[in-house]
Amino acid sequence: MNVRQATRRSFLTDAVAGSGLLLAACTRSAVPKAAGSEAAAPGAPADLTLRIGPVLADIAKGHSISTLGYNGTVPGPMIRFREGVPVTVDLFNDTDTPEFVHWHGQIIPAAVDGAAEEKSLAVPAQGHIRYQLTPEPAGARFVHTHVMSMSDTNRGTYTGQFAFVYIEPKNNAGQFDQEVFLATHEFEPFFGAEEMSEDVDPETARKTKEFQKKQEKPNGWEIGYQRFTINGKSLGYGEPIRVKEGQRVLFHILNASATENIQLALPGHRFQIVALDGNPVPQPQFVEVLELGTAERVSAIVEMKNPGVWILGTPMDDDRKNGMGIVVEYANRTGAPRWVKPQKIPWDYTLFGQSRAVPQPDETIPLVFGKINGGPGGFNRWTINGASFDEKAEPRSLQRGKRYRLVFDNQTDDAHPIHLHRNSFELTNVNGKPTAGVLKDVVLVKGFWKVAVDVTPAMDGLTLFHCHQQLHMDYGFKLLFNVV
Ligand SMILES: [Cu+2]
Repeated sequence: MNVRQATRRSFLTDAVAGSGLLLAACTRSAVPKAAGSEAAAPGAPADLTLRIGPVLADIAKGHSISTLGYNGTVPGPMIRFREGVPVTVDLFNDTDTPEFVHWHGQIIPAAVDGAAEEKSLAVPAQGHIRYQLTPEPAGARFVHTHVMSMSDTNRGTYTGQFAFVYIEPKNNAGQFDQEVFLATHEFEPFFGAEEMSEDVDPETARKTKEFQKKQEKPNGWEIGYQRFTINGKSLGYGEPIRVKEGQRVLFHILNASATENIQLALPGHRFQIVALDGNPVPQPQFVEVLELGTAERVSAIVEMKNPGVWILGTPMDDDRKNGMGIVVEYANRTGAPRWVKPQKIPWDYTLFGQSRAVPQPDETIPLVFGKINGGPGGFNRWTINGASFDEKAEPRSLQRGKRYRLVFDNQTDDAHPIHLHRNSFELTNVNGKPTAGVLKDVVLVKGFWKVAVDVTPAMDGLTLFHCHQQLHMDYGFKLLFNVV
């Protein structure tokens, strides 16, 4: 089953049927265990088993991709946990290199978070580890590899190693008739020259120091892709999302790209945004076009009141032709799927926020993002406060329970999806617009923007901060905090 859709009533059985190779693991994870129950005994099956290994992914007519994935599928199995209910996880690695399995958006100990910088447990090459974690907080999360790729696009998030994780809330799950999980991903990457970001005004760009730098030293390699997919299938190849007139469909959309920030629209329909990065927003609002930086999630209700056959896809014509879309088909409707170009309305996080004042932080930490063009191998190097990541440097200490304001000052013309591990942060200012109440774990900081977020570290231990664009992260765009 390509389209992960489930009715509210039957999600447990559908989750199992829809996940192919998940088998017993998912059945067990769907059954809540008593909180505080012991980890599965040695030899007993885990609640969830992920096996990292080669996958031949059938993404388009007559076109298969050889990649790495979880449990033999791309995306990996649909994983459902219950908020606060501990689970035992088995991780097997059938490849010849150690792997890190990162539970993105969860507030869990560094040992199981899945990042080398945090000294998490690695999954050894041809090896196995088992551990327990307590899923928190509720909402749309995901799991993905966290290794460095550098110039090797057969490693890291360029591969198919990603899967949706949905953490069932303890209480109200919302009003909807059908729930659909969609994950976008690009394949067949290639290195190429720079494309000017659409978001940056050329006049503004010309006045910047960065523009002058480029006159001296040209920009380094950028990544492009030949194939685009949603749930591992190019537009028109997989099963459509089947809906009925009058249904309220809850979409959970994940940008599982290594490097691309994307937009998506469903002509003739509007998205009511109810959660960002899995966290309910204070002001649900209607939008026509979604924007997701790498690793961002959007949860949105769509009222199905425009019968027909439609394309839910990217407004970028070339990318849509190369597969970035999925068909939405009403019952008893046939014909070629329709696409209508949406109006260009900029995505604005503050639409979903509150206009109240936020508490003053205990400390403000300025973080200036910079780029050094075309370094070794022709790759740009990335800096935070003038320095690329140095694994030998002492991590910067933060105190648990203190409120910190991180002020991002993007002095590059690139958009950076900025991610903080093991925490959620509150947006407090987005490029000059104050806001409150929007909790996220990734924020897309566009070229020359300033964004402020407040974070009160929830848990002790090493906490990685980085740009989620794999190429940026690999070439220096990282910083390590230590919460004490
Ligand atoms: Cu970046």
